[in-house]
Amino acid sequence: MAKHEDLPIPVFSSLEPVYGDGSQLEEAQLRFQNLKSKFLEVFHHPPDVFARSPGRVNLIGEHIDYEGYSVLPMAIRQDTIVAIRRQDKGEAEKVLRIANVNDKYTMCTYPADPEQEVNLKDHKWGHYFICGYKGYYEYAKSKGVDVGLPVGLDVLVDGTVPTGSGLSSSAAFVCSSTIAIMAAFDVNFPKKEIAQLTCECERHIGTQSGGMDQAISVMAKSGFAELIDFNPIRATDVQLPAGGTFIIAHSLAESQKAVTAATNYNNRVVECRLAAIVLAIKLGMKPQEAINVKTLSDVEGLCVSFASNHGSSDPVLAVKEFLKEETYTAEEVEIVAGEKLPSIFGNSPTSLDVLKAAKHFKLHQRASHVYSEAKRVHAFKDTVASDLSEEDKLKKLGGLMNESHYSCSVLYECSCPELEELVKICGDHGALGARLTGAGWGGCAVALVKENIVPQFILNLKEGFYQSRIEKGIINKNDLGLYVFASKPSSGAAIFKF
Ligand code: NG1
Ligand code: MG
Repeated sequence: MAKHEDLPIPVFSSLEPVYGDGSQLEEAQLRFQNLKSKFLEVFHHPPDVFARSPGRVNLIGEHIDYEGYSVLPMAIRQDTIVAIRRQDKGEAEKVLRIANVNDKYTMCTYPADPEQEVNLKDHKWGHYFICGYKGYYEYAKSKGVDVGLPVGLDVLVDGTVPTGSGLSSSAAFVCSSTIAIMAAFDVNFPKKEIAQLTCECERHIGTQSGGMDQAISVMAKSGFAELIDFNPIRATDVQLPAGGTFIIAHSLAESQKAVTAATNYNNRVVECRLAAIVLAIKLGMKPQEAINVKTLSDVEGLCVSFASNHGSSDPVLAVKEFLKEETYTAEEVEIVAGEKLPSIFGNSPTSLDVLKAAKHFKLHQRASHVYSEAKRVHAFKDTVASDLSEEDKLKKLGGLMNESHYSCSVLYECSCPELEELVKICGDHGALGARLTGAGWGGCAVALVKENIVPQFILNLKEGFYQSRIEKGIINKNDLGLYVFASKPSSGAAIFKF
């Protein structure tokens, strides 16, 4: 039997296989009807085809995908649907017209040119579609697909994944865009290749992301979380223990990752690379070779030599021994590496932006987080598969989530006051574990809660966290369900042809 990740994106002629047959189906029917009628209204033609891809919540394994380590997310029901139509050859302009059902997002127009650069200095919501557009052409060319001359595309987007919330609205948008474009051109590829190509093409937006979000959005299966491995991308089903529910709660601090990349997300990617280089040299690699090391996972193998003197090949111990806790200046790293930093990162403009913005680098803390978090992901997966009672499993998983949060907060410094408050309230009200999820610096927390206390738990969060925000007018009482909800593992990307 073909492996799940080797299969192409499923094509459906009805909504049930994705949206089931309950209230979610009714909601989806409305969304598709609305998409069709709005499409006609805006573009005066019906769409050819639809694609959808979900957001995700990461259960454990934060900020380690770009370091080559496995992560453990699950897809959520909130998704992005893209309706698309190829303009007729005779139509005058060859443009990409990207509209949204939400009036907040005004129509973006781009040339139908796959070589165009994404303008990072002028961030627009439609840029995410262009990521997928460029990605499709880059990939199709590499596969020898005859892409022909570029044609214009009409596109209408409907997204329900809250933006800037750490639930990966960006990947839901990039993946659904890429898959819609493929479907409009009548091609389909294996899921693992689409996961890889969407991961690479989302980087056109200027963040040096790992591949977690796209991988889970493309490869998710209803009812399962997935252990995602990289190089190559693979997904292994993880059946979560019964009796536990994951609650997603928004801190109401929005994280604008594409805008703050140089000081937040990309900064951490650069710090990890510097930590990897310094550690590799301390573990015996020649500096000329070490400056080509890309990730902390590349260095782990060197710890085996360290084991002969120290009795352990644990990279966390190697970090303790070889990376100082005080911050490093650029000059200090340059002395160890024997090379100027701008020359090490010369081919990456977004890394050069980081170097310009950073005063110093925290190598010990970032590497400690990455290596310990990588271990927690495996401990999580092993706990799920163990023969512990369901009750003990849940307790242990919650403990790992708490440790993960502490590490994100203290060592990786990707939390924020609102997330700290929310995670604490979750713990105080009986969560077995709670942590920030996604990139952090705002966005959501995820809490593991016993099923039988879910309604009371949500009520407590409303009182303890949201009520004061409602009173201050930050959110509307009626919208509360958008900010705090229980989530079950949902299915991955799909194409709809009716
Ligand atoms: P979010 O929270 O969706 O922006 C980001 C990265 C992931 C991963 C997490 C941190 C993108 C598209 N996604 O997710 O690859 O590194 O942060 O674990 O940049
Ligand atoms: Mg994102």
